[in-house]
Amino acid sequence: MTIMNRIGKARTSFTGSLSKFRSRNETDPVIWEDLEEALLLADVGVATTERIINEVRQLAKEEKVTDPESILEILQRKMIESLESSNRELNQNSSPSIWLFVGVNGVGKTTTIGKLASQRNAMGQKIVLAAGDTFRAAAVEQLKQWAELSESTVVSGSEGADPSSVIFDAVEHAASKDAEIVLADTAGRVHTKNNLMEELQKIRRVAEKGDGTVTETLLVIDATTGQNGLIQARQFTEAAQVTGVVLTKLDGTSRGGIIFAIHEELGIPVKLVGVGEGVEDLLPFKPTDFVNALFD
Ligand SMILES: Nc1nc2c(ncn2[C@@H]2O[C@H](COP(=O)(O)OP(=O)(O)OP(=O)(O)O)[C@@H](O)[C@H]2O)c(=O)[nH]1
Ligand SMILES: [Mg+2]
Repeated sequence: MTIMNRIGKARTSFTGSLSKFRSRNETDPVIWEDLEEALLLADVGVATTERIINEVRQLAKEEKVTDPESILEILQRKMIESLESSNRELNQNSSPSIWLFVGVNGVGKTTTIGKLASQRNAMGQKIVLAAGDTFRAAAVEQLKQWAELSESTVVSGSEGADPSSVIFDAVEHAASKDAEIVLADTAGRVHTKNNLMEELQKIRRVAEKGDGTVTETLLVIDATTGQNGLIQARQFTEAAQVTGVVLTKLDGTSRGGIIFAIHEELGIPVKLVGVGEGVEDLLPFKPTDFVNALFD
């Protein structure tokens, strides 16, 4: 499966908003406004849109290009370029490696963990799931179902238990079984609640008290939340040492451009994208495929 056939809505809305631009006469100066509008509508964000448009204008001038289709080719190139140079590998340099999943409520943390556990298990890796969302009993149940599907073990505590200690136990368990990775779920939290954000720091500290190391803190963002995702990202990066973003629900009504804003304004690489609810629907993020899919 490729990203091409999964981000249909993002693509149709982007190509739809480019149609005005395409229909312009090449000498019409408002074409730049059309292009700007298309990027803003795609959720690229003001600052990033401005930079990209300026670069495209500059290049078009240098290359003496004036027709809309050639300008779009330059835009496509620039968009790919602006996502390059990031390391998108999931770091796994110690055993066990702990990957913490954080984010606001309902963005897809638990689902992403489930998908990732299945994929890694299929690669022959031994995975332990830590039920660090001790807030709701249903959260543990949800994780257990994914564990069954992915043939991984879950370590959980009682409802209301300290999430740090559950994750600590999971790391101990992983170490004793020679498991490579601990995928640690956490309860969804609002980025404006200080005590909950501080809890993330404690989770991290306690998680590393045993044999494991936190090698990834993955911020899960729902792509359909648009620019609000950027605000969340900013606050989470301040509280937790976020190493990468998982952008979910790109199959939905999202416009996808938030990837550019996150990358440029926060310098955090998008490492994985969620394109559906099934096990297969988690893909490594590839800038070229993504941008090409938007233009296709
Ligand atoms: N379409 C689509 N749905 C997704 C994707 N990822 C997650 N979901 C759905 O989003 C809903 C919420 O997912 P969860 O994994 O429970 O989210 P969470 O972040 O763990 O939520 P809390 O634990 O309540 O904070 C579920 O119905 C998932 O199936 C995705 O990439 N695409
Ligand atoms: Mg959850």
